[in-house]
Amino acid sequence: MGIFESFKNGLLKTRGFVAEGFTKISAGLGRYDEDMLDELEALLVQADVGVGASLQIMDSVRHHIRQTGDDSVDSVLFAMNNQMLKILGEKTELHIEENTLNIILLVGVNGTGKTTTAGKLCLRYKGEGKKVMLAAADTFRAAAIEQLQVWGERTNTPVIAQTIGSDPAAVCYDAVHAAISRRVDVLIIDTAGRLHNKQNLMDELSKISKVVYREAPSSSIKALLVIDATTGQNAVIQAEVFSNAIDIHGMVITKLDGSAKGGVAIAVAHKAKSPILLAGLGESAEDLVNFDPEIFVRSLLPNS
Ligand SMILES: Nc1nc2c(ncn2[C@@H]2O[C@H](COP(=O)(O)OP(=O)(O)OP(=O)(O)O)[C@@H](O)[C@H]2O)c(=O)[nH]1
Ligand SMILES: [Mg+2]
Repeated sequence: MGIFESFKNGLLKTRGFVAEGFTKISAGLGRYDEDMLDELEALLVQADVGVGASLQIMDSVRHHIRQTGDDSVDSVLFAMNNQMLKILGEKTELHIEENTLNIILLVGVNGTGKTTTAGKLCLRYKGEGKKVMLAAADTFRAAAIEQLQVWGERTNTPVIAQTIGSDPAAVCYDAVHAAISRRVDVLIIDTAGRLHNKQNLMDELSKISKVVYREAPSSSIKALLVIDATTGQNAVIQAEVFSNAIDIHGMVITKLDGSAKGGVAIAVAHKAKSPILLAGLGESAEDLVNFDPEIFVRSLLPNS
């Protein structure tokens, strides 16, 4: 399946909502008046594009209509498409450097898909012939360690783990040194999404991050924030909170297939400083794709 088909299938629910809503608003007249533009703005907000981003998109549509005098459906679509792309920014990929240790640290609140993404990334890099290692730094729940070990067995990848309740930073210390001595290309670290409270979680993440940077100063270290599209505007808040605790290289937006809230990618891009690098479009291993703003927008809007 091509990337466009993957996105289009993955985004069926959001596309159903946005594209059908758009077509319904546009039906009949073939041109846009102020009421219809207001309806369109409400539609974007309902699709979780976020109030700020929706306003910005509709401002640019109004501006485009004023400038060109063209209030046709195609003109509105053209301006929406352009502004959405502007908000999402250039396509940015998760780059793996050659001949050095790459460390990917997956962070995010519980249930967003960190462990699943760790498994999917592991499979991706194994498929590219890289030497991969997993680290179970979510020591809060026994099931979390087992879940990563299942991915390790499935992909024939070593998993560095300690017992439940052990210090996650110590797991990272072990993992980094094991990865250096075994000349691993990609070390993927899974972390906890829930601790006793939010401050604990943020403190732990910054400790983990410090240990990783201290122990592997010459490696390429990238923390990825995993956010769940189905949580809507909460994902936007998470992007803010985590960015305050550690240096976030980029974001993974998961479960785009799971709801009509896929528009949240635009809301997140509007607020966050780091780009969306990857998208989760389903539960199986091949459902992790590079996030492509153009294809994303094309999958969201009706064809002009
Ligand atoms: N539909 C869909 N489900 C996903 C996707 N990514 C993850 N999931 C599912 O989401 C659930 C939670 O995923 P996990 O990977 O366990 O999430 P986590 O962030 O590790 O959760 P904690 O360890 O509890 O913090 C699982 O049932 C996954 O199969 C996705 O892109 N699409
Ligand atoms: Mg997990």
